[in-house]
Parts: sequence; structure tokens; C-alpha cells
Amino acid sequence: MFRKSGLILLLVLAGSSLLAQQRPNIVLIYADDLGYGDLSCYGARRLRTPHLDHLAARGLRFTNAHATSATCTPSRFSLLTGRYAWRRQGTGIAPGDAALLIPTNMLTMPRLLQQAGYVTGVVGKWHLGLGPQGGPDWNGEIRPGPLEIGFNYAFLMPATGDRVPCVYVENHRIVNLDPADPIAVSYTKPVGNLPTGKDHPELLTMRYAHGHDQTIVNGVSRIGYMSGGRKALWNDQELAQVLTDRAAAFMESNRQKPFFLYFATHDIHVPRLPHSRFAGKSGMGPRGDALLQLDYTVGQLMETLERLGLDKNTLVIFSSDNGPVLNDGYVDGAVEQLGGHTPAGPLRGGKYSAFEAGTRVPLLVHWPGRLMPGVSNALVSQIDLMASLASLTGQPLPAAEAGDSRDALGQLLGHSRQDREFVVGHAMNGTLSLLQGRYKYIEPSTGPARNANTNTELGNLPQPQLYDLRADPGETRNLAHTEPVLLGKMEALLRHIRQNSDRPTPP
Ligand code: NG6
Ligand code: CA
Repeated sequence: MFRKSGLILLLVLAGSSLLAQQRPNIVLIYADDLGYGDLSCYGARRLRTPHLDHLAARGLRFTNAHATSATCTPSRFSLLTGRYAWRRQGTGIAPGDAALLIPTNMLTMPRLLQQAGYVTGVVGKWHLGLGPQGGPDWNGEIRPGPLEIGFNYAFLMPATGDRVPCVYVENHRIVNLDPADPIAVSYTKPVGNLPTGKDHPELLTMRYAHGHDQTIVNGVSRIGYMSGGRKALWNDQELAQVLTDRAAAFMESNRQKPFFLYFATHDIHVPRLPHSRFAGKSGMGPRGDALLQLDYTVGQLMETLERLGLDKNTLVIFSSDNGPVLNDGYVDGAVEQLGGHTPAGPLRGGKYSAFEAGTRVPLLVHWPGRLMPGVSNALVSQIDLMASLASLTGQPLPAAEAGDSRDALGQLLGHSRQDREFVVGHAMNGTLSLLQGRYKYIEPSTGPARNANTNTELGNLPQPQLYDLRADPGETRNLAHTEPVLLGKMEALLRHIRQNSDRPTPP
């Protein structure tokens, strides 16, 4: 009798430790505007990214991984909800005073992980809106925001580096805001009397190339107007370190519990103003220097995990929200000093584009001893991270939630090399594309062929496009005329996906 209950106890203990092992810490590092060819582990030769290369060498490096959209806000919306942003109005690039874009009653990745017993934190670039309709109360309680959709802790840049307000928001409040110097923000009309880039170009330390000519903060004019909040303004050169320190502090204070950290770096988005210790180090101007800073940041996070003894029990996922861009609004030498570097590798297009470089991005996964390291050519999409983390942590996904997300844990951990049945891409002006096996279909669009500001090829054509990416990774030969049957099938499938969510609802 005693023996039997002892055995049961042993089994229960083994079971629970197995369960505990299924709850590794999860660190999702999301870089901004990082291209498929920007890291040395993805073939870059002009600069070295040793920390990211180390992750790749000890983990799994994907060659065919995709962000859901070619810009930031929709990619992040999809990442955190498991639903394509293009299904929902108002999820395009958000102004800095937008209301919270994710409904508080939607199941999100952080809420799901909270339900699995995780402490959840977000540090870095948010760009998913804050506050109620009409925008946030910057001088009071800023809610709803990440805390209302499943994060226990938030330390944010509200939108982007090039959008006001240039302040940090911690949980519900702007950090260091002096009540005697309240902050005002507007995206429609000037507020206060801070100079603008348009009227005072002589005050600028970095010139704007297009847009970005409104309020000047730290010598750089931004998108939007702001006034006040002087003590709360961030220092652009310190930004990466401030975010990294907050991320490290979150991991340290939660080291006894399973934690989920969504760490959204600002690098390598504009304005590129890396710390002076990286200035000139890449020989490629601020964009290359920001890449080195991004690599250093990842190194710091990994070092923190090692110091805390958590590196073995932490699943680290690294990717980017969209593809690369050179001149995204400031004259910072990105074009002139590029040399032979190819930010998109062999791919066509870039940020904003329906071509591959818009959404095919680096993806590295690291979990020592728990995944099969190497290189995976499996077709995967960030839309599946939510269902995959549900699967990892044993959380059921209700049919009505994360409807576009599928369990791809096997692929993420390298146990399966199977392609996703299809992957949908989404360009800035709304054009959708469909990847299936070696083929890519881009739907007809009347959108512009090029982004006139950034000089990016957008992949829009009034006719359908079909490419064989295996034979023609640079999307140069349109097969729409020679492969009408395949074209018809892919058109029909995309139409079906547009009308139905991807994870079938059980009867
Ligand atoms: C564009 C900005 C660009 C960048 C982008 C958002 C202009 C002319 N261009 O509208 O500089 O801020 O929005 O980038 O204003 S993202 O990576 O956050 O999507
Ligand atoms: Ca981006």
C-alpha cells in the first residue's frame, strides 16, 4: 500500500516538474525595421553582430520567417492578438496620441500567459495606442493601455522615436513629469511655443528629409507637436540603455517566477541616434551604428539571464516587425554610407512593401537543451506565436480568440521542418500577398509602385503577380500568365482567408 502511494507521489512529482519545465521564462525581443540581410548571421559582411550570431549558432535560425505586415503597428497588433490587423479598421501606423488599439476584452498573448501563471512585462516601443477614444490623459492616469490587456508591468515609449510625446510611460504615468510643467500633445495643430523643424531648421542637429518637421525635441524635429514635460523628455542617445536596464530589472525582480518579457527595441528605427560609444563604429553611419547597438542590447539581456542563472530555462525569440528602410525621414547617411551592405539580402522591396523584403525578417529562437539547433527553412509566420505559446504552456485557446494563429511550436523548437500551409503578407497600402510552398501571389492593387519618400518598391501592380521564390527569390519574373491554374488557386485561397479566420472553429 505504502509502496503504491509512494509510486503515485513520485509520478505526481515527476509530472509537476515536467509541467514546470513547460513553463520556461519567455523573452520576445522585437527589433524595429531590421532587414533580412542586416545581421552577420544572415550574410551581412560589412559589420558583425556577434551576440545575435551567438544566439543563431546555439539556437535555431529561420530563413523563411515572416512578420504579418510591412509596418509596425499592424505587425504588433497581430503578434499580440493572433489576429491579422487587416481584419480590423484603424490598425495602420498609429499617431502618437492614438487611443489603445487592442480591445481590452480580446485575449492577448500576455493575458494568455498570465492565465498560465506568468508575470508579464513589456519594455520598449509600444505604438499600439494608449487611453480611451480621443486619446490619453497625458498628465493623469494613462489608461487603458498594456496593463489593461494582460501586462503586469509596462515601461514604454508610447509610439516611435520620431513621434511625440518623447517621454517614457511607466504603467499608468509619464516618468518624471513635473505637475508644474504639464505636457500637451497634438497631431493636428501646434501646441505651446517649442520651435518646429519647419520654421527653425537652423536649430536641428539632424536634418529631416521628409515629414518629421514639427516640434523639435533634443535638436531633432519629430512627427506631431508637443509642449511642456521638460523634465520627462527622453535622451535619444540613452534610450537603448534605459530600455535594456528596465528589461534586466524586470527579469531580475521576477526571477523566482516564470516571466514573459516583450522587449521591443527602438533600434534600428529613425531617428537613429545611438549612444556615442557606437558612433562611427560601423563605418556605415548611424543606421549601422544602431545595428551594433541593437546587437549589444541583445548581448546585455543574454548576459543578465546568465548572471541570474536563467539562461537554460528561458526561451528567447528574436525577430523584427517589418523589413528594412534607409531614408525613412532623416538625412543620416544611411543611403550614402551603405557601401556594399544589402539590408534586405537577396530580397526585393523593403519596409512598406508587398515584395518579400517587406515582411521576410530574421527569426532566431534560443532555448539551450530544449530545441534542435541549426537552420530551419520552414515557412513560418509571427501570427503563430500566440497559439504556439498557448501550446507550450498548455493553455487552451477559445475558438473565438486568436483566430488566425496556429500552433507552430514544433517548427519553433526545430522538431518539425514542415512549411505552414500558407502565409499572408500585408503591405502598407493594404495589398495582401500569399506564400505557399515555393510560390508567392500578390493581389492586384492600384497603390503606388514606389514609396516616393523612401524610394522603396512597394510591389503594387494593377495585375496579379506570381513568383517562384525558389527559382527567383528576387521576384523579377511574373508567372501570372504562364501559370493560370496555380494563380487561380492562390487567388481563391486568399479570398477564402480574407473572409474566414484561419483556425477552424470546432462545430
Ligand atoms: C511613416 C513615417 C516614417 C515612420 C513610419 C512608421 C513619414 C513621412 N514617415 O509615416 O518615418 O515613422 O511612419 O514606422 O512621416 S513604423 O516602423 O513604426 O511602422
Ligand atoms: Ca517598424
